[in-house]
Amino acid sequence: MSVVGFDFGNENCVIAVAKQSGIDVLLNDESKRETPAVVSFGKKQRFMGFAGAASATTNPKSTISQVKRLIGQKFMEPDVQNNLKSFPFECVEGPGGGILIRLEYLGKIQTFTPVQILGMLFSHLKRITEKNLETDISDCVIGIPCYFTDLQRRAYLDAAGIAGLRPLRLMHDCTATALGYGIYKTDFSSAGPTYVVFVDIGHCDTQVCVASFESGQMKIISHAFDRNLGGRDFDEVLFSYFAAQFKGQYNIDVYSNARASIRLRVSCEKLKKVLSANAEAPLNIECLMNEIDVEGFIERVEFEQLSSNLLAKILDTCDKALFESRLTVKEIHSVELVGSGSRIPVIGKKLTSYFKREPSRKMNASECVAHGCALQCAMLSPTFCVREYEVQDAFPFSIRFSSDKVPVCRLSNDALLRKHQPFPSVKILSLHRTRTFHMDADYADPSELPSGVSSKISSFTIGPFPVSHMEAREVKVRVQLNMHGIVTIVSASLLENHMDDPRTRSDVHLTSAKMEVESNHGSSVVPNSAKDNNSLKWLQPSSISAAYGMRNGKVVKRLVIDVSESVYGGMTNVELSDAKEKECQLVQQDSKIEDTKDKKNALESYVYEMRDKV
Ligand code: ATP
Ligand code: K
Ligand code: MG
Repeated sequence: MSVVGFDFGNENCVIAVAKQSGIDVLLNDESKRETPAVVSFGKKQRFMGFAGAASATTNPKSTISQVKRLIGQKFMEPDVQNNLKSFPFECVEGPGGGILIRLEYLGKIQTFTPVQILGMLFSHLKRITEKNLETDISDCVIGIPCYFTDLQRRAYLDAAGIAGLRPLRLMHDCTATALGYGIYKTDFSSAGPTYVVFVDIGHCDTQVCVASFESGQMKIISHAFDRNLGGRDFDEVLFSYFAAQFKGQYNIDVYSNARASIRLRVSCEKLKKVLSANAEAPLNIECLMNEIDVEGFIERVEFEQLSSNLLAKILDTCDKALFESRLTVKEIHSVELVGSGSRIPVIGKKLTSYFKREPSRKMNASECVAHGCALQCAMLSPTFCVREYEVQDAFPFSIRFSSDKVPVCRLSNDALLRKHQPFPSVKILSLHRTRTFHMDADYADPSELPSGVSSKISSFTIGPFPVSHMEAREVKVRVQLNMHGIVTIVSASLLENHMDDPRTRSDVHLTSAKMEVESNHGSSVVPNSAKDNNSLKWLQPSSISAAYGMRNGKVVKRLVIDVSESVYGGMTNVELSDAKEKECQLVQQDSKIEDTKDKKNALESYVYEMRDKV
């Protein structure tokens, strides 16, 4: 069984696999280590990765990039609306306020959800991996931004499902990077934890986390992020600069022409990279618009001045993460700078003055996330033996649970799971109820969320259960923040002291009592429940709906109660299976065209061969 880590970026994707010899980054068909996250709908088939990116200027309306920006979001969210302004393809509002991408393909107008597009790219990455390894794969770990909401995480799982992948974990990008940093290191001081700051600047976002390392374990203490601050924004600085210049110099308005805008953006990104290595750089584009060739030029110093507010925002993000870690700059052992967006030299300079030390660039800036994900996948896979290493992540948002509109926990903001809650974790709530009841999960503090994001997560119906004389019954509800950072109620049960000794009864199948094992990092909310949990010895309720255990020397009966969940804005099972079927059809269409091409080529070479012979 193969063990794979994917870094799915706004611009580039990286695939890493764990082998007995270590972690390898795979090459795609173009022998590159990075694959563009682009799908282009051609006349008769789809093109992905490099082939897709090559169509961006010739087929802009049907070439979809930066789909990660749209995943698990609502059409009317301000961030989405802002992003749509710069996207050349068309998006419309879908059912339930979702997003639909609208384009012409195979002679008719078709719509796709961002999850479907993401699914296409995941299957592309899967095919590259399978081709390389010459075997089928499904288990993987996928990197995600730590600021992803519950809905975005679920959307990733759905997209992975469409592609036939089984993520063992969705892992925060910075956590993956930190894992790769810590697991091989053996020289941590024994005097106390070593604190390291990771700064990841990608194409669209910036993520900062503070991690603490001790031998054999890594903990994320805090993180901060800016969802709208990455290499793309630096491109935009250059874009506006040249757009204004060309307006004056050549009297052309690139904003009014989609193709010219795309071409100028592409040139600006190249120019930005040139400026990373040179003090000045030229920009020349032939026939940009109205058959006019344009020429421009900028010095690095000027670019740095124009970018000053972006640079300040990077430092703000570091400041937030540091503040929340309650550490001072002095206590930080090192600052690791990763993500290709960080290759702009002035970013390093600004971080140096903020952290009073030069950031280290020892990690592979573009591969560290995929590398860490492959490591995590190996750790989770039964087929691999990896050294014991504890990874403890932190969750970025506080989450509240309420039952029939009343919050069930009274932390300062009514949250059940506070911000920076270590996870995966389980909390057990003890409620007294007379009949079927409802619970809602939502984000407790809207100020932690990006603006316009709904605070609703999901709602649950728990019950029915038997009652006598309308007496309130004790119901234990088990809330889990799972490996992916998705919150859910995994089970509910009813407790009842039992006078009969069930071992004398024949209708109950009783085997040796098993202790439930769980990773319960956080303290339990209900004062006694943690203790109860340890003193109770449950049978696994897999095949029977009632189980017996011992509590305080008494026999207690545990009755499993139904829990049904509905997620705000998630995909239904029917929608998911429709999407899978649709993807199969699209794959068949692509391979039909590829086969025809292959046959044509074979026929052509046969004709040439025969002609030579004749
Ligand atoms: P995200 O993390 O936002 O999902 P990503 O992981 O795809 O995106 P990266 O591959 O880390 O992003 O970084 C891509 C960004 O790095 C692009 O904006 C690109 O222009 C920029 N970049 C790449 N090389 C350089 C360079 N030499 N100098 C400056 N910027 C660069
Ligand atoms: K990447
Ligand atoms: Mg990235």
